[in-house]
Amino acid sequence: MTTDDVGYQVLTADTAASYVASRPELASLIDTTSLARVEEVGDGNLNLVFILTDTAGRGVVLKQALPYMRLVGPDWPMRPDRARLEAEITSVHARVAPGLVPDIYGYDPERYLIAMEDLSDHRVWRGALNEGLRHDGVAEAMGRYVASVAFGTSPLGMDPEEQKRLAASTSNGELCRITEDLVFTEPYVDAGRNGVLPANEDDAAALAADAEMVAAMGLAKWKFMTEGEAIIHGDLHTGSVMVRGSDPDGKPGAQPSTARAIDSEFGFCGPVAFDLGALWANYLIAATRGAALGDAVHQEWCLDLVVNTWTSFESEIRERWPNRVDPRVWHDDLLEHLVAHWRQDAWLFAAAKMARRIVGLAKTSDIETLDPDVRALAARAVLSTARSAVRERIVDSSPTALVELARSLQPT
Ligand code: SR1
Ligand code: MG
Repeated sequence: MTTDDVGYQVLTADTAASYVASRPELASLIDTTSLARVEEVGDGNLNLVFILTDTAGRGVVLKQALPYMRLVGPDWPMRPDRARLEAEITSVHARVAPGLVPDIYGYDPERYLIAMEDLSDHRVWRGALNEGLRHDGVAEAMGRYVASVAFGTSPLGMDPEEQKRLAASTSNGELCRITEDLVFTEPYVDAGRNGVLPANEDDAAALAADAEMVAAMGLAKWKFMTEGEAIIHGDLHTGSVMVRGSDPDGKPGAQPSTARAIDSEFGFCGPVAFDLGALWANYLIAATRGAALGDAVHQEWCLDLVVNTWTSFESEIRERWPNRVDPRVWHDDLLEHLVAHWRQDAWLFAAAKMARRIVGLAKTSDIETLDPDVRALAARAVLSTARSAVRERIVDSSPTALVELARSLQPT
């Protein structure tokens, strides 16, 4: 793919440095005449990502949107303007949740390109989890992040007119539609993009035939499409979290880790519980991998993340509550209502996210890199957890109940 094909300059590892040197707002960030590394490292589904570091150790990341889905190719066109949304949402999140997202250095609307903080001293959390590594404190940091965004970008914490302007400027129908289709519909109505191991075909068929599950996913989709509460991240799986431990191995005994939420291009004014559910689903998938590998200690550590994120989310919301915009009518009973509503809906969204990662397009390396015999058992366990969760959330929506449910269905 060349610049001519798409109508704007598409960077390569050969042109990234001269691009930085040509941009006054970026040129002072690194010494482009003395570079140690220029590499395209994008491993996500959508974009190009370049890391440039100089010999003094300073770095910058360039993230460029392609006019199509990288995972699929030009057959799935997409508007590259999504990069503007990511730059804007990340900047807003940086204001309300400082230290929990990368710094944005600039946005180039002609090339659909974001320049941002180099996080090469961090790694993608999913990869660390897959290796059985522990980064204590990350789940709590993500709970604080979701709560800070929930409060700080909703009418709870913003002037109502300003909040509506922000909701409008971050409106993102194209990417929302991907989630609406891939997460809520296609696992149940195959559009030709689903796929499972032969050993899981009956499990996928049973999922699609589960009327209660399908009805719950219909409700979840409706909520996703209509509950505009805050400018959420929109794709907060463990591959969207970068982690760094002061012990590089992240082994027990390490100092508290640091964490950043990246890749908020799917963000929009949506339901707060969607981000919580995404985290929970991916923690449970990581726990299932641990169980499939016979690593009960790691399995239990991953299961605990569900409670850790929730506890931190809830306490951050409660801490911010006294600062709500309209305490005249938003009394403490509303706080209790919101907390209960977010907790129960997080179950629903977690179920949706678990099922889509097993049956639909864009699976997770946690499960996909297992040997096929244990992979089938792990996939079945994740689907069983999703199907049970939509039922159990009505009975007991505490996060500990979700952990107990998931533990009871782990592969053995
Ligand atoms: C084809 S895009 C697939 C997925 O990648 C992103 O990470 C989102 O989760 C999206 O659903
Ligand atoms: Mg992503």
